[in-house]
Amino acid sequence: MYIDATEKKWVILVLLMTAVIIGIITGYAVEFNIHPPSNVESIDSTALHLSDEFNEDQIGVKTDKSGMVTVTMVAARYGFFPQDITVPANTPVKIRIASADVLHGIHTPDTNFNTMVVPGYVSEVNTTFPRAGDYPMLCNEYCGFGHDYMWARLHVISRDKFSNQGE
Ligand SMILES: [Cu+2]
Repeated sequence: MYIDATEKKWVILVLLMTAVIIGIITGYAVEFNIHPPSNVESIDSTALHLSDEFNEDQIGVKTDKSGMVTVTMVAARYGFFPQDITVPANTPVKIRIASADVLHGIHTPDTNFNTMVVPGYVSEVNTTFPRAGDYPMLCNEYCGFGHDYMWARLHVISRDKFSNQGE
């Protein structure tokens, strides 16, 4: 089969570029533990306040007997509720969030916490925050005029401080 020399050059170039791009994606995925969320769970977004899990009295940070930390949040125009979240560093944290209205996103810079919050579904992220500090949680899906002001605070504190809380 005859392939023109110029064509061959371009085929090789494109294959090289593809390999480099896949390499970068794989490198980031491994280095920063970036992967698509896998949880599929539906919920009635118009009735979050009536649900067992996402009503006003139940949202927030909870630690069960095994020490598992679960954060339950609601995203609604234009804020995340509760607006202050405190979690322990270097500890597995499960974050569950649902939208009460339109499409939102939630993202914390310098961590791998980043997910879309699609109305009708519960978004679940399992992660560990390695460094203590104060971080913003930002909406990263345009949701209306107040989108720029839609954010909450994430406080990552040492495990000791966290377990001494409320005692
Ligand atoms: Cu938003």
